[in-house]
Amino acid sequence: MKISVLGLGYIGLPTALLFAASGHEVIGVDVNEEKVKMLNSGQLPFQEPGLKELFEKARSNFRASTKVEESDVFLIAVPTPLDEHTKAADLKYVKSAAEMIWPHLQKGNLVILESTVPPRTTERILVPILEKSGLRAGTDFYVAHCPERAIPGRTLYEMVHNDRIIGGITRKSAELAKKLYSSFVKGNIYLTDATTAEFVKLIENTYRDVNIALVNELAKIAEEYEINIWEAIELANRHPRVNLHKPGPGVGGHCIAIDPWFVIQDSSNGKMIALARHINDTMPNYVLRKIQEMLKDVKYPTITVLGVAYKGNVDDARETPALRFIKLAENAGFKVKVHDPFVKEFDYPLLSLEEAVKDSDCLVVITDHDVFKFLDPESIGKLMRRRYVFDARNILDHERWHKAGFIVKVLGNGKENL
Ligand code: SAJ
Repeated sequence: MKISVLGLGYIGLPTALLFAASGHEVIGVDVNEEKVKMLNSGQLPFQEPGLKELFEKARSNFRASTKVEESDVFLIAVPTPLDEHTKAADLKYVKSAAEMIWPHLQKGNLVILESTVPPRTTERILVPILEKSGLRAGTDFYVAHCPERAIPGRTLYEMVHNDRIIGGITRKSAELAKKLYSSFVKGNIYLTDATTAEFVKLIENTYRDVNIALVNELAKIAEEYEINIWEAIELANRHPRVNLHKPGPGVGGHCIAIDPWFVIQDSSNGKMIALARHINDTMPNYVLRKIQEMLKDVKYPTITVLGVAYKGNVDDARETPALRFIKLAENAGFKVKVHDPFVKEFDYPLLSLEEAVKDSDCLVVITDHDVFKFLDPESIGKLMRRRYVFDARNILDHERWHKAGFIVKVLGNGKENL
């Protein structure tokens, strides 16, 4: 098959390379000329475990271009950001990808939408643009929605091994897409209609968001009762049908903090989903309040944020709760210094660990990077002005930090003695 993949981001590029490595001829299309040049000269625009090796394997079947050309399959994997004012999906990239495709559409072609979209986008937005070609969707050409479900940091493994949901505008559309994905997917592939597939993708992330909001709320309640939420969660999870998530300083990334809005944007329901979003979005405010209480006797405090990635062990800071936390802390009069061993680009200067902790009053663990577990409280304490630490992820060895003279507070632990 000749496959054009539109959008060479975190999902589009690995998908394109997986198809190429399994023998298809793949043209990766992106509007970013720099990226196209980079790829054609053998460089990758971002890192992900295994991507380099896959690129080597796929290169003879892959080339990048800024233009769409006639193909058997067109696969759309462009971003669908949230419009912050309306809390609705901004579909301009999906629309422009469809506009690029229809002049090249031929009888028998298959068009696949991978981007995460609100329910009915495939049928009501994508199909009408493609039909400008004069061809009829479902009879002359085929359309399916195949949402990605891979988690950053394990993208390639999960793209191959996760089960997939494929929704067609007709049964034949879904079946053709299934045949194509079978070239590299080892998980099961389940077929449904396009709108159900859109909905399924969104409710997976909504499920996670609402569950995280639940434990974030429980963390606050546990503090009121002067108990430790982490102990309570561990014990509750001994129940065979309970699996509570982990509290934290908020939810980041380009999926979980966004997709729940897509579920409710055209619905007259959704109070709980919106409330969960609010609870998670305001966790940085709560963490700051706790730090203010802890440092109430410190004049002009300096704090050190450890970790700005949206989650542990990745270099991705999109939608990170760290940003909101830092802004709020600065507005509250704190001097804020920032350290992250993985993130390369951020709105605030990223300092080395030593610079970031020097003369600081308090460390604040925002991201659960594993490397933070191995920090040495003795040597770090010596560089600091005062020894306070707030662990919003419960990853440090608190006993050890306490022994090194630190006053230690943990999000969700209301017990006097840790
Ligand atoms: N988080 C918590 N507590 C938890 C779990 C996560 O506070 O118990 C936070 C993380 O720190 C992070 C955010 O939630 O800030 C999201 O992280 P994540 O690891 O849960 O998920 P993502 O956004 O990296 O990827 C998700 C995945 N979806 C699900 O697990 C249902 C992935 O499978 C999707 O493909 C991806 O969204 C996507 O692209 O939609």
